[in-house]
Amino acid sequence: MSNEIKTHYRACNLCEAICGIVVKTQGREVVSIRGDENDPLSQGHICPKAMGLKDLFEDKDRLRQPVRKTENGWEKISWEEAYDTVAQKINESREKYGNDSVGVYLGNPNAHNTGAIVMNPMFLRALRTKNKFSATSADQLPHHIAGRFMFGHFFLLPIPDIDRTDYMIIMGANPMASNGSIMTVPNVGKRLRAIQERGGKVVVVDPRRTETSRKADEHVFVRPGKDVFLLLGMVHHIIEQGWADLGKLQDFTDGLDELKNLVEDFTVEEAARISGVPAETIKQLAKDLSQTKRAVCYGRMGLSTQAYGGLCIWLINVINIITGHFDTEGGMMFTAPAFDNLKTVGVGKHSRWKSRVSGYDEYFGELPVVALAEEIETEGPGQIKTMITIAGNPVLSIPNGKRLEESFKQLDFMVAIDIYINETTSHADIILPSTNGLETLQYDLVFHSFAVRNTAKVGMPVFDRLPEQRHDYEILGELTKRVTGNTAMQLPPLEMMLDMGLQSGPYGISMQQLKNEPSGIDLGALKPCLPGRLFNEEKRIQLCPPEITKDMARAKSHLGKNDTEELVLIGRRQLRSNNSWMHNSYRLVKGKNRCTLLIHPNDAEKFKVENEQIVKVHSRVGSVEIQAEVSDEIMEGVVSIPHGWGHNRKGNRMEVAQAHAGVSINDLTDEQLVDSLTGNAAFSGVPVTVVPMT
Ligand SMILES: Nc1nc2c(c(=O)[nH]1)N[C@H]1C(S)=C(S)[C@@H](COP(=O)(O)OP(=O)(O)OC[C@H]3O[C@@H](n4cnc5c(=O)[nH]c(N)nc54)[C@H](O)[C@@H]3O)O[C@H]1N2
Ligand SMILES: Nc1nc2c(c(=O)[nH]1)N[C@H]1C(S)=C(S)[C@@H](COP(=O)(O)OP(=O)(O)OC[C@H]3O[C@@H](n4cnc5c(=O)[nH]c(N)nc54)[C@H](O)[C@@H]3O)O[C@H]1N2
Ligand code: SF4
Ligand SMILES: [Mo]
Repeated sequence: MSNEIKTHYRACNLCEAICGIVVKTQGREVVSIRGDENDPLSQGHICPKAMGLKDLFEDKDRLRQPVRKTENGWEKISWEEAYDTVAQKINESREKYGNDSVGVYLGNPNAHNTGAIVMNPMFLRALRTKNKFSATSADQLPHHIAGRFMFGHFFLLPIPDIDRTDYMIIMGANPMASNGSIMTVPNVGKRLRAIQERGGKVVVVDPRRTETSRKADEHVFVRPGKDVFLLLGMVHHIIEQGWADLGKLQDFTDGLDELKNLVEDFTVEEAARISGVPAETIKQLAKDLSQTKRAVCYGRMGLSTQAYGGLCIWLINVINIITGHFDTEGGMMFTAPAFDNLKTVGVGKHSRWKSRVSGYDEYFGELPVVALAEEIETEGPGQIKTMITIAGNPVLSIPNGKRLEESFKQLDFMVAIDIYINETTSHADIILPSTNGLETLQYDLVFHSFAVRNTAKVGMPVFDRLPEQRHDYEILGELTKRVTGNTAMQLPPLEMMLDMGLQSGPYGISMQQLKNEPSGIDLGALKPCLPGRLFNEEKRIQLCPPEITKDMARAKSHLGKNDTEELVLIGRRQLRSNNSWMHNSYRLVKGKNRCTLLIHPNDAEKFKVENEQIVKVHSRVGSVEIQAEVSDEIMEGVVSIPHGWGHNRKGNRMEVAQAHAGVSINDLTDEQLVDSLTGNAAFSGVPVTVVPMT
């Protein structure tokens, strides 16, 4: 091996910010990882997780070859044997019980993995199962549903034009910790500061005084799960004051009159009573948003994962549209990605089938994760007997993870395509490990589409895969061949497919051009594109699609009612975590215990809890024991636990993570708390009780 130091340019694939990195290597050693100042999007920014890529590459616990569970523990097997066994088990299940007996769960890293994005659809088509699930319904499904019914495509999602706005409301998002979501925004701190430096203002609406709110000009506490009333109150006020102005959208937007009727009963006073946001604040937010020329209201995870997730995300779009902040500079805009994946996937079919046990609607080929455990547990035709997880850790990620974990024991067979033996994959019979991060070819097919600026960038593998390793797209391809029996099938080379997509895209860029400019190419600021970009046949924005507004009756039935919960639970993200799977990096977990229960001093007094004391938190579905952290950064009546922890489960083979185990918030979250409109999990506002341990 050579001692020469080599320099590689690519993007970090861990979160949506896709920061440009410069990786220096010597042989198979990572010497350094730093931010790429020439990356047109991230301009040198990285976060502490970037160095985690080195730890991931080196991690001794990471699997590099298939393993099979035996009575004597895990045993390495060859790829041929692994593929053959898995395909045979899948096909046996299909023959014996039908196609739907095979369940699939796709996790978040798929969205960051070029090969998986290209090959997953092919594999899933081959399985022909209705039991397909993914992290989408524990996350952003309401955004896709709003996109589908308002703009005609489930993937057409508006992005805040943060670099040109002068007023930004951030609701239910903490980009200073998450680095942004459905807003690829590396170095968000600098971009927020720039708003202030040009005389603008940032307001954060959140039940917790977050890292982002500390950068903002104003923070507003809102009761978890009650944003829908705040938003309805704002829309009501905007309309009542005569501030609604569609601007240029007037020519191609339907439904303003209907909107007026729908919000009539949602007065500012009632919105204030339910949401806990003072009426004066609601009026001020509505006024500032309406009367600032370049303004935007952004809402994310904290809004989409609540009982009114669908209405919340719809209302975020509505409020930007009716205040003239849509498809305009500094408002919500659409991207024009170099690889236009909207053209390669359909607009999003839905409601073609329902989940067998609870009757949840299918959206875009998937059923909601809240239904996964019951579909495994409940006997009868269509019961899941064989489970496939692909880059997912649902035991830690979906509501009532314990129930799912128990249900796995009932399966005939389970296979995990994953890099670790963790809380989920330890239940598998076979694990097929893929390459990861620095070992992969990367063109970000998803997050360029969600970025605050149009750019394009390709990353070539920093390290060749070892002979015993396989890429996700190879694994998915080989399984597809065997499941369909079409062993002669040629797998399309990834690079060629990317090149074709890029060349036929709006800029006609080639792979070679991107390789010649490894820091990436700048394609400019977001541009107005409506009505041309709309995907519905009428080419008109639907302000009040019936598929969404049908849920207004539920919101209406809440008017005049009082809530009875004394204490409700929300989550939180931390800069040095990445969902559930980066806790095996010592540099990211070392230091003070981060898996704590945030509780307000008044609640601590009420429930006789001392700072740093271990408390027991109970919900309908279970309980956890956790250290309390008394702090007034959390709203009274609300407690918070970060998600992605809980590595103390039996069978886990991640040494560092186990030594920093924490507990899983999803042993408390409840699969019965769902946004009934979309089927999305409602993580925010789970009723809990807290009891000090003696
Ligand atoms: N209470 C609560 N629950 C939540 C959330 C919350 O805020 N609060 N957030 C939700 C959200 S937004 C999401 S996206 C979900 C995430 O839910 P999941 O996607 O189920 O969970 P992850 O922790 O991302 O797990 C990723 C898995 O992929 C594996 N992996 C990593 N890289 C690769 C790769 O390149 N190839 C393969 N094959 N495997 C890989 C990891 O080992 C791990 O097992 O969790 C949701 N759950
Ligand atoms: N460091 C790190 N970065 C990540 C991830 C990670 O795990 N760690 N995960 C990635 C993933 S998969 C995603 S989807 C994104 C998510 O990125 P974001 O959408 O920014 O998600 P969070 O950081 O969880 O911020 C959600 C905020 O909503 C607040 N909140 C909770 N309930 C409510 C409510 O009812 N109303 C309102 N108004 N606010 C509420 C919480 O207090 C929190 O501040 O982050 C990505 N980036
Ligand atoms: S912000 Fe996200 S993409 Fe950027 S370095 Fe951190 S983890 Fe990687
Ligand atoms: Mo997510």
